[in-house]
Amino acid sequence: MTVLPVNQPGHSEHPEAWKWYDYFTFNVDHKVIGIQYLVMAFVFYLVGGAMAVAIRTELRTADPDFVDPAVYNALLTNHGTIMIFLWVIPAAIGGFGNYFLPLMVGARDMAFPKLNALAFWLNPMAIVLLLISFVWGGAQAGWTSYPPLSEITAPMAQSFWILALIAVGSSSIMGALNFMVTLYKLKVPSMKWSQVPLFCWAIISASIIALVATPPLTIGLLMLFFDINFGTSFFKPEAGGNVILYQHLFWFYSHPAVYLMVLPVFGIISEVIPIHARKPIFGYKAIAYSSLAICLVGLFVWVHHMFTSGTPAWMRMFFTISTLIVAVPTGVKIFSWVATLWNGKIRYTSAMLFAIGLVSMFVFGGITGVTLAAVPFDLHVHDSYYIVGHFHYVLFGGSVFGIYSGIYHWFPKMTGKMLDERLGKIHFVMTFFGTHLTFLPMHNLGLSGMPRRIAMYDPQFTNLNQLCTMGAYLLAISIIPFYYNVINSWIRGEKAGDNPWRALSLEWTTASPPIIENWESLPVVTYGPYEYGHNILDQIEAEAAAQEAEAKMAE
Ligand code: HEM
Ligand SMILES: [Cu+2]
Repeated sequence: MTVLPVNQPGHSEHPEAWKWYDYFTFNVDHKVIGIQYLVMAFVFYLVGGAMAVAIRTELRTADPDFVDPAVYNALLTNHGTIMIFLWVIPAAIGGFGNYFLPLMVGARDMAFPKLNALAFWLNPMAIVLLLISFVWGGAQAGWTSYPPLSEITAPMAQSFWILALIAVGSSSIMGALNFMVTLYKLKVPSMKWSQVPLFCWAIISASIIALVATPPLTIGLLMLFFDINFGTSFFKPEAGGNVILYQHLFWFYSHPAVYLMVLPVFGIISEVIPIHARKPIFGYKAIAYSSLAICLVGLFVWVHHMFTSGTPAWMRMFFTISTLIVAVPTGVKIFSWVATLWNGKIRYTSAMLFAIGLVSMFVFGGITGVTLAAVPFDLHVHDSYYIVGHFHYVLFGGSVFGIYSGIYHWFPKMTGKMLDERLGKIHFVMTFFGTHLTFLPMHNLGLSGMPRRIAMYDPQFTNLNQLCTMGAYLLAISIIPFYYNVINSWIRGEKAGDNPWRALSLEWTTASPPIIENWESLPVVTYGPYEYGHNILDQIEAEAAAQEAEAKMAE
């Protein structure tokens, strides 16, 4: 038996390997929980996606002729809610964070395994609550649920929607604490702080955001719940309440939440780019500190969502400046990724294509973000389709591309099987064009005056809307090769070996999939995760080839 360093939890009783049904139980293994999050998220991606297709089908014509307007509002509200809280956040943080943060820092599990399982199981609870809300037609006041609208439309549905959000919020807080303690206490002692992979720093930055920003949202939602159900008047101006207070509480969470959705995928591509370009990452410290900077500055920009809410001039000035500043650390990252690619021996794997796709999309969405920081411009386009275009470039082109990149990169580790690269490339091309086709025309629509969140519009906007709808159908079809590839490769894919990409970070030093407590004896770190110098590359190549040969022999 190996002697564990003091800061590792001791061996616990467990079977040799997990069975399929273990994945449906209250299992405390971080890898099981990671897969639970990922599978749940990918199922709800389909649900949210189906809603998007219905929305775009309604908008293919100017008249409200496909669904009832109340149904349209419920679809719109729940599309946003599901995509944020049951797809991007659980996949990027819950899924990849849980599976890989412990593996990347040489830990046997998360610091609080039971808390981790509890955090996951709050999500199915939220799903049940959301389903119940559909007994009353579903919440219809938009994912932002501003009062007074949210207090007078479908109050029962809105109440269950609030409870669902409080459940996922609590899950997020528990997860955040766990990540921070895990990195701090369970990192193998031989790993220096400067050798912690950038993905882990990204998860920590996201955790800080979740810890600081989620409680105010929860409070705002509870106040809304009380207003609806118990006759309080926090947000009722006619009884001395203040509607704007809700907007502050909501955006104090929801602006940082956009970084919650994008920092983890920045972390993913900070792994993918150096590994598939065979080059040391450019500016390790710059990327790590810029994550922290985004997380801190990002906490002070929320009023840019409220420039039209009667905001005083000094506030507009302050929040314009802070919003402009937040683009700087983002630019630092973009520069570092491009510099890493520069002169690299780039392998155009599907993981790499999605990572490069992310950088290009994000630059576009970031720039439209900067335009929105300017009050005189924002006053014109606020609540128009320009906003919808902006945030889909960063959320689809950013978060979704990053999750895809992470799947193509880490699937061999999680399942022991390779994905089909040809299908991956077909998936990439369709997704890339589908994203532009769906979301680019939205900017023109917004600039020429089409408001967001409507089922009916002025007929002059028909042509551009039809382009968007075609793009949405293309995106819907694009997921077919992806889901087929994942399921098919999982069952009968080519064996992956421990280190198919010849990468240096610790998750690649164990078996694929990893054994239950991750390693027989804990790894000792002798080089950093990005030291792609020649000596190390030769050594890694030799080790991986030997392991693969051994695996072949064993068969
Ligand atoms: C350079 C970085 C960014 C800047 C300067 C920026 C700026 C802005 C501004 C000023 C608005 C408010 C516009 C309005 O409603 O009138 C906005 C909306 C939005 N942004 Fe960004 N943004 C940036 C990056 C991001 C990222 C990374 C995400 C998500 C991953 C994101 C997601 C959103 C969303 C979801 C909304 C609309 C929310 C809603 O009203 O429903 N943004 N952005
Ligand atoms: Cu914002």
